[in-house]
Amino acid sequence: MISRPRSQALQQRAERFFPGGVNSPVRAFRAVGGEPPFIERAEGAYLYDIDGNRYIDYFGSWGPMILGHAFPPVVEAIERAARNSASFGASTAAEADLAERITACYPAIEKMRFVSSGTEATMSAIRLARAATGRKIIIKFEGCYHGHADGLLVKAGSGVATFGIPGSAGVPEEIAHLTLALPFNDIAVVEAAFAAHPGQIAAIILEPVVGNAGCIPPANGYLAGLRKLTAQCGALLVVDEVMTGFRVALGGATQIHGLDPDLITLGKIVGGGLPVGVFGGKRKIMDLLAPLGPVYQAGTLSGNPLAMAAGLATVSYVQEHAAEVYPRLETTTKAVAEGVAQEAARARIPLTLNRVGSMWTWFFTPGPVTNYEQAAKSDTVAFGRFHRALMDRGVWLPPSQFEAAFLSYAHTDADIQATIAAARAAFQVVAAR
Ligand code: KE4
Repeated sequence: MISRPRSQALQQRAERFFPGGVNSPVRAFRAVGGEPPFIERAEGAYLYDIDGNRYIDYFGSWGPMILGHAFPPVVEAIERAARNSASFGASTAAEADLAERITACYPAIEKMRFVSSGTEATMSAIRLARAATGRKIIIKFEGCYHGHADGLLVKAGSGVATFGIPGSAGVPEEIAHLTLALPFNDIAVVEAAFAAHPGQIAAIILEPVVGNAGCIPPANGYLAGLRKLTAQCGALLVVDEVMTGFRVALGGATQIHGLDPDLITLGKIVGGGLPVGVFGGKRKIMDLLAPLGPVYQAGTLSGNPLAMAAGLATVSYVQEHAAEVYPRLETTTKAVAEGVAQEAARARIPLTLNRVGSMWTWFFTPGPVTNYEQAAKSDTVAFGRFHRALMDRGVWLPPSQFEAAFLSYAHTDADIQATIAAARAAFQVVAAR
């Protein structure tokens, strides 16, 4: 049994300053139980907590650490940039250096703007879409998370085509009513929404591979269907690749599915672990932004030189070594995801594996899981037991059934085998209840 006395003491101290002792809710482990370890350092595939325990990391700071922790070229780039001051609030060459690489991987991004989080990126993209179309209504999908801007913290209303209801306290109904939250992977309900609100829908925003309900891939033809429908109805297609960008492929889901969206948002990997979000797309839409156009958007630390350095080192490496990085990620992720699923079958634990590249989820349900309603049938109590049993065996999954797991370029075959062995024991704990 792993002991964490120093983490327990730090948790109590943190709870004096932060609600729940955390600066982002999911870190509190409320969905899985157990005590969240405090991290002292991380390297490669491993996290080391303040009590000296080592964990194989399968959430990678929620996506950014695709090359593993403390990847030397990234560390050196940040160190070099820091010696020239942490921030100027003025333009630097590094912004265009990173932008050049982004647009090479995402040709639909003809122009872009850097911000400091995925939330800022999606919030800004929605404002831009409303300005570009002169329309107000936004369509999002249940189970998709696009950050915590008011208009995107919206749950489905009573009827499928009825307006959304606030997904959080503090979100006014008036704002929630401008968002329709529809089931993912169902093109007919989107067609019905456009028919019910002709000329009023500004945009659809979606995760092209859902990660925030757990991993849910798009059905065949679904993304192309949304692209066709939005083009026909004069609405914009906003593809939120904050999680999938540079993750599921160098060019994200946009590349895999040959999509040509109007706007794309990026985050996580594009900042290499430092705060970077991106929103970008067609030139005529982006040029509506101040100082050229009437849409205001700004940020003190947008394009921050340290964040640009970390993003550039990360994106440059995956771009220049894509032929090695992505096949390796596919092989090792397939091995661990399917190896653990086989252990569940041996233990007769109902489990559905959804995976796209190096992001995946083991849903504790017989499945299938093609939308949030099906994902929500998962046995979250069993998942919590599994999570705690793995933590006690040095394997750290994202602390929620409704999150995607991520593997890094640093994970070794030995890590995979150790994880499968730990899962074999953890499933015995789950089955024993
Ligand atoms: P941030 O504001 O957290 O940088 O990005 C928001 C966001 C936007 N779009 C997608 C597809 C995202 O997955 C996210 C953030 N993802 C969550 C994890 N599922 C961040 C972790 C957290 O909230 O602590």
